[in-house]
Amino acid sequence: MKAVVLAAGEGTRMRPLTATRPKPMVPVAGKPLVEHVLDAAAEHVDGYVLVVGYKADAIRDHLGDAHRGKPITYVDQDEQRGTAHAIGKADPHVDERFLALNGDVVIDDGLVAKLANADSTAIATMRVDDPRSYGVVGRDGDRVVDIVEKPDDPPSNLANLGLYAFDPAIFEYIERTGRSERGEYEITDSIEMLIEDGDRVVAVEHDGAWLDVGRPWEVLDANERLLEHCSRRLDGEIEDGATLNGDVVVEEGARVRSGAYVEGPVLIQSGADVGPNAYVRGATVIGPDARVGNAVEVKNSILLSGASAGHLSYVGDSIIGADANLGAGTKVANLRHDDQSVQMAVKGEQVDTGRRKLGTVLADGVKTGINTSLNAGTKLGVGAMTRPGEAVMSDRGDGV
Ligand code: TTP
Repeated sequence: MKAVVLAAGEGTRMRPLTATRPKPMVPVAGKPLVEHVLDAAAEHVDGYVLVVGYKADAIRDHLGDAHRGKPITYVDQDEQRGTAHAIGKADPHVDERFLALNGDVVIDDGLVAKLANADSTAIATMRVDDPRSYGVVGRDGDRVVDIVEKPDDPPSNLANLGLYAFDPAIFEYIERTGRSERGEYEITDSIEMLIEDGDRVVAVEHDGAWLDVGRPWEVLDANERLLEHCSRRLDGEIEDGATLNGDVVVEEGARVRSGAYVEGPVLIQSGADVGPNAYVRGATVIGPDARVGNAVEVKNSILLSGASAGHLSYVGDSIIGADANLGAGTKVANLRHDDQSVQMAVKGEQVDTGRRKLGTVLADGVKTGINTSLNAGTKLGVGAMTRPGEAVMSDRGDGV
């Protein structure tokens, strides 16, 4: 059985992180999202078909020809015309039952096992309190009878998680699928046609981890969730006088200097350099070659590769892009004093993130001047810089 993994998306809601990488390559808990998906499927498949498009080379270069010894075939979807169109691209490479998985979700092995072991076309679902913002699966007995998008009056509380097991017969239905109201070829329309023809489609119910990672703060959610599984491992250089509490991973080639105080779950990746006298709290990833210097506090954040907070900074609930540099004294606000949840702009619209604490998202290469203040929920895009002492109250730079 193969896993067809959809990874062609641009991730426009994830900007500015996706200005320089496709969404499946956004690092979470130390490796790209898509790699976690491949990991979750690894025990159940004998190969992968990756559907790639936007910045496809980044995915190819990172994953190469195999994952955990299982071969990877790449197929191009030049234009994102919908999930049915994407899955249809795998047709020449699949001749038996297969899994179709999104490359930008957090799932666990148990869910993949349930899909792989189902005896007919299967849809992964999860019970949710309010299904109105999901595709909702209606059932008669154990058979799925329809899938309704964002219904006012949901037929059940089973949300469609967008992960499937198909027989190759689905490709004929994909061929016959027309464009939906939003102009895309949707796999749910292909499945509806299959059901109308009397084919058996079942819903497998999931009760473990599942997160759809579409917007920047969901990267932090995913990071928190995945770091729960890390266990203490100290392979790097730890100077005398450093304190490492709980599930802290210091990879080989990383260095934690004297006076650093680290409370897990924290992952310090190879080449990273922490301290002296830094305070790092979970759930945090200090990425490869990243720097957290003297009197810097980092909490619940991700510093991507080569990012640097060298002196006297506070970074909370934030994502600092690759090679971004925080000038001395840069501080991030991550909490509103009116106790409202933090808002962030997504494609130009202010969205309530539902998070009480959320800091900033900086694109790769951003530079802040000394003593910059970054307000909660602000983003700085590619090429953005700030002047010394600036208070950044709204987004700026390209691709935010
Ligand atoms: P989305 O999250 O809907 O799309 P996206 O990743 O481009 O993000 P955004 O809406 O922010 O621009 O897609 C769900 C998954 O399916 C994701 O893994 C990308 C993948 N996909 C394709 O590979 N090809 C497609 O044509 C579509 C629509 C999605």
